[in-house]
Amino acid sequence: MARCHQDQGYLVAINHAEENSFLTETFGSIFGEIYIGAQQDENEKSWWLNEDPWQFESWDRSIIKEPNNSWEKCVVMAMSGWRDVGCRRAFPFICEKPLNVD
Ligand SMILES: [Ca+2]
Ligand SMILES: [Ca+2]
Repeated sequence: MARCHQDQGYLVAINHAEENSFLTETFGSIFGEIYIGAQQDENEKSWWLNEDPWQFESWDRSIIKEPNNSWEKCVVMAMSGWRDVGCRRAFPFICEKPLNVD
């Protein structure tokens, strides 16, 4: 998302369970569904926009087994897990920035 790039950041990549619970507990209850930095192809294969390896995932299995739609190629985080959604839907989003080690 362009807004993240303006600040030398990128849409957040969630790399492990601790990061996932932190973000869910901090932002999920306030904002509901929030864009994270994952994209998918038509086979539901997922990757992180910042090119981190895909080594953790936490899909929403509560009602519909997500990811559930090959046309939905963006991903939001929600309290019950991640969901693939259409990329034109408007949601809040979380930017992540590398630490500056100057
Ligand atoms: Ca999908
Ligand atoms: Ca979905």
